[in-house]
Amino acid sequence: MKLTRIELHWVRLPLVAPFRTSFGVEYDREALLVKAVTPDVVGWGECVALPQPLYSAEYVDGAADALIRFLVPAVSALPDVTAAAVGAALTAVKGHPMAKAALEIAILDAQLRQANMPLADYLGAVRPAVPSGVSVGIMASIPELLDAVDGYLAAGYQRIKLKIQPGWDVAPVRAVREHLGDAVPLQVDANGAYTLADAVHLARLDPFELLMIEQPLVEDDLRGHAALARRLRTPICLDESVTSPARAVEAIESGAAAVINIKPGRVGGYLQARRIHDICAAHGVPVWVGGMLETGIGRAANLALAALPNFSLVGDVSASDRFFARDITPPITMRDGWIEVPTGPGIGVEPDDAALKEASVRSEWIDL
Ligand code: OSB
Ligand code: MG
Repeated sequence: MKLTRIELHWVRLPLVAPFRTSFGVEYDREALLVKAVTPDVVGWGECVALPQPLYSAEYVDGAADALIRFLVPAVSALPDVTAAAVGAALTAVKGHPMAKAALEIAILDAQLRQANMPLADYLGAVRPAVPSGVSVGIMASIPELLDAVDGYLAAGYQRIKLKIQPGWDVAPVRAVREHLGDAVPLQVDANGAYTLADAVHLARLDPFELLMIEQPLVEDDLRGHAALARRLRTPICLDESVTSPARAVEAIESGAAAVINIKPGRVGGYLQARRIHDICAAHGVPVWVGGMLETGIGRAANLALAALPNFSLVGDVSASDRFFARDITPPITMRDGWIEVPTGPGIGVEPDDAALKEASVRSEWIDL
C-alpha cells in the first residue's frame, strides 16, 4: 500500500459529566485522531493519550510531536506500507506506545478497507456482540455515586467499576454493595494510588466480593503487587503495569496479576494487544478491554478486539452516550447490556463530517 498523506486532527468533545480518577479530572475529551490517506482509501485511528502525562508518560501534544518527527517518517520510508510492517518500523523509537498504536490502526483501517475486511475478522473475533461495562468516576458524595450507579444499571450496563483512591474506597464500595445487593458484578480501579503499606486497609475491601482490584500500586512495582496479592482475597488486575507481552508474562509468573486489562494504546497497538491476549490465554489468565474515554473511532476498534475468545470478562467499552452528547462518529449504542461489533470493512465506522468539524481544534497534514 502507498501512503500519500498523514493527517493529525486535534479534537475536543465535552463530557456529559466530569470524570474524576485518582490522578485527575477530565471535563472534556481532548483527543488526537490520525488519518492515513492512500490513493484509494483512507483509514482512521485514535491516539488515546490524555492531555496531561498523568495516566502514563504520554500526552496529546507529545504524541503528536513524536508522530510528526519520528513515527510518520519511519513509516513513510517503508517500500510497502502494511500494518504488519509498521510495528517493526517503529521499534527503533523508544516508548510512545499510544502514538504508535494510533498510526498503526489508521494504516490497518485503510488496508482492511482496501481488502474489504472487518477488523474483527482480521483479529480473529468469535462473537458478534460484546457485553458492556461502565467505569464510574470518583464523586463528591455517596448519594451522588449511588444515583450514578443506578442510572448505569437502568441503562443496562452489565458490570460496574468504581474508581477509588485513599479517602474514597471502603465507604463508597460498601454503600454501593449494600445498595445493589450481592448479584451485581462490581470491581474497583485505583490507578496506582496506594502503597504496600495500605495492604491492611485494602483487605477491608475483601468482604464486598469484588471481581478484582485494578492497579492498586504504582506502575513499575510488580514485586509489590505480588506481595499485596498474598495479603488480599480480592484478585489483582493490572492495567498501567502491563506495557508489553514480556511484562504480561512477568506479571503473571510473579503472581502480580490474576487478571489483565488490555488497552491497545498502552501496549503499542492492536497487534501487540492480540499477542498479550494470546499469552494470557495460554496462561489461563482472563483479560478484558480497558477504555480511555475514546471517541467512536477508538471505541469501534476496541469492540473488534473485545470479541476475541479470551476477552472473557466484561470490559470498559461502553456506549458513546456514556461520555458524549455528540460523538464524532454515528453513536455506538448498547442494547440490553450488549454492543454489536462493527461489521463494515476496517474499524467499521468513520467520523461524521459535521461532528468532526464541530469538535475540531486544529489539524496538521504531513504529505509523503
Ligand atoms: O484506568 O481504566 C483506567 C479512563 C482514562 C484513563 C484511565 C482509565 C480510564 C477508565 C476507562 O477507567 C473509562 C472508559 O473509557 O470507559
Ligand atoms: Mg485502569
